Amino acid sequence: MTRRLHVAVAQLGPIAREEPRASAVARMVAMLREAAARGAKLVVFPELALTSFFPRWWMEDAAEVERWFEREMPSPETRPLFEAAAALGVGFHLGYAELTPEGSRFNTAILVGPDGAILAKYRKIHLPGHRCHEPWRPFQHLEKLYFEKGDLGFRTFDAFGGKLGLCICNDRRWPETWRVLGLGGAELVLLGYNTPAHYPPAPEHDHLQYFHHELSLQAGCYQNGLWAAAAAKAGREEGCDLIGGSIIVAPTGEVVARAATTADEVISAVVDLDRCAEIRRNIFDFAQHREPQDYAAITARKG
Ligand code: ING
Repeated sequence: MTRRLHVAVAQLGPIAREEPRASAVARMVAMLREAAARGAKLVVFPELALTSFFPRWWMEDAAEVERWFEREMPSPETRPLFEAAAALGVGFHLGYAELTPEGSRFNTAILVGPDGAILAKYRKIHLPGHRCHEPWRPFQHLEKLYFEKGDLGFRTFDAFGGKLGLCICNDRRWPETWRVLGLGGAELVLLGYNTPAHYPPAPEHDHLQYFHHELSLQAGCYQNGLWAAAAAKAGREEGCDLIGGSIIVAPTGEVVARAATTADEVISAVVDLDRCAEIRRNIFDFAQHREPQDYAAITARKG
């Protein structure tokens, strides 16, 4: 019996700075229902999906920064999403800004089962951007200031009939992310992202943002024999154009579904988890072909 999982990606269009969490949640519930109506059993929402992408703004007041974070999950504002999903028997991935009881701040993603229970958590490890105010930029990218590096590692989780992994946005650009998840046996990796079309340090690469996004995902999938489902927060959000391009990628590296807009949009595909073997038993059979004794530099040095 093949392990076929109907996966949907719910891309979000812009979320305004003052848009209440309840509004974003209502948009996500609407897409959850559309995905369930198609037969999807797992829905992937973007990174930091409850609010506008606040690391684009320089904020000095701690209270102002912390209003972008969730102190509990589910919270009164997000409970409707958990309840709607459980009522439909659909699981989901959600990215949000986590403020722990100890006062730590993380860029976090959770995996929620079809019964509404949180099955897994990941905290973003590769934090891009900078930590000081750089007014020369048309917008900031202050994840290194507002978040701590994730402390949960890259783990895999038995769920939805397979082994799932989580990562977030910039993580997808680093081959180490995919290899560690691949070594953990991941068959499907879920992620959200907020990727500006304009990259101030290298504007000559702006036209390549969609290409680099897909290249990173296709390479990660092919080189580790796993599926990926990636959800964008997209569109012109508070004057900053975020790329769309939400996609589902097969272990062969082929894109099997892609968003066509930069708005709220549901894409989906039936993911056959057994197809990972086509790659894992052959070209990337780690046990047969990897030579880790020659890779020491990868963990011995930072740069
Ligand atoms: N966003 C971007 C990303 O890695 C970025 C940051 C944009 C890095 C463009 C390099 C080039 O997709 C987040 N949130 O990581």
